[in-house]
Amino acid sequence: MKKQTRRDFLKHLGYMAGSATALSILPSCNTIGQTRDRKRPNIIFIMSDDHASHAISCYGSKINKTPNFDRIAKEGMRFTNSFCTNSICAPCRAVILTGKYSHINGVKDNALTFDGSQQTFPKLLQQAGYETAMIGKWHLKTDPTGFDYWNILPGQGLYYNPAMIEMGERKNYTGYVTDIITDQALNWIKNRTGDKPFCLMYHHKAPHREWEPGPKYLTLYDDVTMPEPENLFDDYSNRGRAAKEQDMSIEKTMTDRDLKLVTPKNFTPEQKKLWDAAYGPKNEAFRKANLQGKDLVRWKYQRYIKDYLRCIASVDENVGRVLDYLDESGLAKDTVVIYTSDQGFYLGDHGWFDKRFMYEESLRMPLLVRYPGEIKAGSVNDDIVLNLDFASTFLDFAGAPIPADLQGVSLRKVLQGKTPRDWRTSMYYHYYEYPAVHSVKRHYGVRTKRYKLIHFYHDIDEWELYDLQKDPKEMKNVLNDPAYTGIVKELKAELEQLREKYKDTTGSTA
Ligand SMILES: [Ca+2]
Repeated sequence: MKKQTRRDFLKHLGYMAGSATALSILPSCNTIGQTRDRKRPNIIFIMSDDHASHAISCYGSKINKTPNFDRIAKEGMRFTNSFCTNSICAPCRAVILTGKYSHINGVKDNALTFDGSQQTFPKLLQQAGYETAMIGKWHLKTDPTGFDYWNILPGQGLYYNPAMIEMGERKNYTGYVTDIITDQALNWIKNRTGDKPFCLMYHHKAPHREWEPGPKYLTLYDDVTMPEPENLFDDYSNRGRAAKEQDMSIEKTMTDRDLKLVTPKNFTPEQKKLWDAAYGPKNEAFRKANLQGKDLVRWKYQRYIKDYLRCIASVDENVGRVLDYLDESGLAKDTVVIYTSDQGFYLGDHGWFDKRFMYEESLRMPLLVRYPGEIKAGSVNDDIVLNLDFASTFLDFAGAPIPADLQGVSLRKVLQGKTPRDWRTSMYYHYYEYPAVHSVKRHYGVRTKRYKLIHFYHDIDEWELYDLQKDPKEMKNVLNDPAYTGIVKELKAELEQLREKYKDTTGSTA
């Protein structure tokens, strides 16, 4: 491994005075209007795992710089109201593959198995003449279907020296998972034969728990103190039992392994040496300090967020490798590049890590899309868009028929800057995994641009209303505030309408 100095890395991020950032030296790719006679585009669908948009600099991150994700935004469109319909790993992936809500595609929670015999967008793309591949994290228990090539991590996979399953055959790799998945993705693109357009799902494990950084970034951020979220010490007053009774707090839930107080076991001697050199002295200082109470929570937050961001630094770097290759090979102009994450994540917000709740930080998904001929460079869109829409969008770009049973809507017009007048003004959400790890109670809800109504219907029967304009951090349930009586009535009607529209009869308290 080539050692990179901290100075080199900061320079790469554009931290040093006088250094050109990756962003400022890129040519403008805005060639709107030249869309006629274009061939059907390739699609590279990049997805990471648990990457919250508030850890991406083009989304205003206060804690890290992500020059390569930003590059997709600068050359394409950034969505500010992109949401998932069920904020947990396997269910999100099943929604994306099928374009259908969890109660229809069958994967309501992480314990359930995806039925690979059902209709998915990769199968439909294959029928439309696309070559399809799935490389990286899959997490759906059954083997992938609808792909000409697949090479996936088993289950969650490992950060270091992972096994991968290539077309049914298990192989062991040495190295760091984010680099390995990228190597496989680039190899696949480079070694394709034939002239079919392709769709590559290039899906990272990072930055999923337990946030093990790659060798190159083990000491990144060692000399900085990350700003804390203003509600790190949330006491959950003004809200119901669901927020109080979760088990996903930095204070109480994090393990020694999460906090790197024990060393993972699957390193090579060289990897272990680097790891111990990075964490050994810091852990010794921590033990000596004997921190208690809020000081201990603060330390845990710093350890957690730095490791999380170190994992993201590797993803950003590797996405940059893919973008560079697309430029060098001339593929960039004919390729739709999407960056997203399976859902958002709490970065100490409300004192939490993990996801699941319909609250903003885990409901939101980053969504950046670049396609030079059709998407205006540097555009920003605030329409309500969902992971449910991806399947229809990909089929639309491929010129393939969009089956009537898909529940999402193609984003192609939105990406062209021509949002249809009847575009959705609200979205429907439903989370199921309870009782289970992290103890987040089952709930469904509706979100408009300004309000969010949530019904925790299982174990308890509680409703919550948030005015996101006045209370963007969702610190006060205003359900019983008389000023909102009319809003509650409207949103309850909207919620019922959406449940009917999407044929969701699950979660009824009746
Ligand atoms: Ca996830």
